[in-house]
Amino acid sequence: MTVDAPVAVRRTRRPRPPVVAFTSSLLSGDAKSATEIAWRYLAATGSRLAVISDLIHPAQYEVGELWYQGTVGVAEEHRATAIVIAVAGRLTPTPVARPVRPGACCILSGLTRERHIVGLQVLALALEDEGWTVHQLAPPTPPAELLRAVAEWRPDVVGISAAYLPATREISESIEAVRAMKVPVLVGGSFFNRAPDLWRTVGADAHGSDARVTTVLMRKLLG
Ligand code: B12
Repeated sequence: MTVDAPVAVRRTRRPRPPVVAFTSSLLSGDAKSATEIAWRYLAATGSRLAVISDLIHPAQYEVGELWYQGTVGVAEEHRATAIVIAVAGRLTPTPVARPVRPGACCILSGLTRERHIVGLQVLALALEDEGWTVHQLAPPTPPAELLRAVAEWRPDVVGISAAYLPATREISESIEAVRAMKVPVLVGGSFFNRAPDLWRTVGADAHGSDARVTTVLMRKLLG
């Protein structure tokens, strides 16, 4: 089965103030100011998960919408992404008070045609703060390699990310194969956020719309 690229989501409200300032720093290439805003938010919330879900995620979506509308160019978008990757990598860990059980382990992956990596990277940070051991397979990962890793590493959960999904067959076949090994599969990424029922169509156990929702779902799947 194939799915056409969905049309851009119409923005119904303006992002909240820290997101506006953060987005504007990203778009003007001001890494110093973007870092300061992120660190201030980290200090205020005491949570790397909050910075990821409330700041980084909405800012990158805003950048994506502006690019889609032709308001910003590819160079600005690439520069913004590079800054986001650097900022996220410098956030100090904020382990949660009640981590998941010792040894809880997951694999996060993007499949063959996927090139978007930021969502997986920040999600991995959030899950590490929850106590998960995260094996991140940076996209593009061939499905056969994902399946080999699942068979060898025996994770408690597998997460598959898709922002750009020209066809769903590869993802649904991979999900079926992982679930046949009795490992639950969560899906996420901006493509799934744009097509809210797609996770059921591809046979996943659940869809994590952002890092915060995902941490809750992962705990449920761990049982
Ligand atoms: C940066 C970017 C790029 C960069 C990626 C750089 C990199 N190293 O990652 C580059 C330039 C490579 C790129 C390329 C393309 N891109 Co692009 N890109 C983006 C952009 C602006 C931001 C992505 C991002 O960083 N998001 C921020 C993170 C934090 O959000 P996230 O990925 O959704 O992750 C969060 C959640 O979804 C969730 N999550 C993520 N993964 C997972 C996994 C699991 C298991 C779970 C549970 C949860 C979960 O948790 C995360 C944290 O909260 C988006 C806009 C957008 N709306 O996402 C477009 C966007 C995704 N790209 C788009 C397009 C069209 C493309 C290209 C086709 C453009 C082109 N013509 O070449 C190519 C496709 C490349 C490919 N084969 O994958 C479209 C996709 C449209 C669609 N099909 O629906 C978007 C939506 C832009 C738009 N508005 O149209 N892109």
